[in-house]
Amino acid sequence: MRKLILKNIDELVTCRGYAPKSGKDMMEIDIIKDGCILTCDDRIEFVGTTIEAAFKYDFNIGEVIDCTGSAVIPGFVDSHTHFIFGGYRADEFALRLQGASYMDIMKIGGGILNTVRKTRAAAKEELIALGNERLDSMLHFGVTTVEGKSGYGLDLETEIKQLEVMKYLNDTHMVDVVSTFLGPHSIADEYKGRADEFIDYIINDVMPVVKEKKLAEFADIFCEKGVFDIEQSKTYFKAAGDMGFSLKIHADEIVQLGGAELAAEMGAKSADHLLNVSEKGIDDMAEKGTIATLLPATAFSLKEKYANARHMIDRGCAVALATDYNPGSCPTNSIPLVIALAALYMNMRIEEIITALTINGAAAIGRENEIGSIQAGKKADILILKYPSINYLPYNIGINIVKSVIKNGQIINN
Ligand code: IZC
Ligand code: ZN
Repeated sequence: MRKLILKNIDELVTCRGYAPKSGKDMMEIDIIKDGCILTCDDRIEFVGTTIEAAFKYDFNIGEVIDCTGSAVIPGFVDSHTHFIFGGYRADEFALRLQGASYMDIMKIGGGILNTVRKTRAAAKEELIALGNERLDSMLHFGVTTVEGKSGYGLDLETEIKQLEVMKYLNDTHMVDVVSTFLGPHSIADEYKGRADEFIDYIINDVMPVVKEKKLAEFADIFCEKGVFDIEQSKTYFKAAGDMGFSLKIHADEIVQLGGAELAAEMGAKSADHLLNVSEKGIDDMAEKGTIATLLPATAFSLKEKYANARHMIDRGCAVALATDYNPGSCPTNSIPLVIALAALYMNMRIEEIITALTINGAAAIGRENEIGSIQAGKKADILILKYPSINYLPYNIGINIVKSVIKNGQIINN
């Protein structure tokens, strides 16, 4: 048995809990001063003060890390990304810098369909190599579990290829990967002008194969003006729910369509983006426990207004934060950027930001019993920071202050 002892932790933030935290409870992160953690193999065995631990254990049983001068928090859960893709869209980004909008580019055949062409053309090995690199980078930012979406295939072969790449990475890379099927990400070229038929194709020909091969837990849809409407989203959700998938939705990002209301009505685990969500959508999510996953780096990259996190929390929603890393609307996986934007432009308190990136992120991917907090029995996914308090997280604007990552009880030093 491999034991690890983290002692003399200035601020041990446990985020204790087995459920998403909503409203005022997002402030409850449970800080232990002079904290101590004991891990055994890939699990947490003890959490308390260093004095309590010294009474209970002989510290010679394992490797001891003196965390004097450090705050310690749970590993980050990035619960919304599109990290498996071929090619890049730097030229489109340059067009956006000259004033073109994300939707302008999509209308002329760029955007998601540009990445679809490159992902269809990419060999599996190539996507695995890129995926490895990207997971390494996430781990460096303290991300110990990531959600990844398909949706750059829009055909059976490539959707399966993307999901198989994620499964392989989950099996081989230290970072845990939770997969989401996003067949209805855009209307495939072959189905141009025939969105309903494309949804039927996804439901009848692709989704059952994903299910049979056990390649995804979640099903997601890009519900947006000019992409898929509410009716199509509902049809897709019904079929996905019947097949046993948990549901997610890209909702009310650019235009207010009522995606949040639909998510709450259909019992979706999360509704994501929500820049233009309605008041009713917010109240429905709060009432039904649909997690509001906010993606500030995307709003930043698109020069859009930020989602109204403050109002959502004040109305009782459970908010999660994620990067949305993808080659188009958000070509960054930077957790420090997300923290800075949430603190400075979304008026979230640092405690709420930590909750949103840990236990609420975990809950958004159905892992709240396994990860997202530091407590006995959960996975030993832990971050040691370079500074003694969580106040240094928003203060170090855009700077990674993760000193060491403990993943499955193994230490990785930055
Ligand atoms: O590739 O542009 N919004 N999906 C929905 C994306 C952005 C990813 C992309
Ligand atoms: Zn997305």
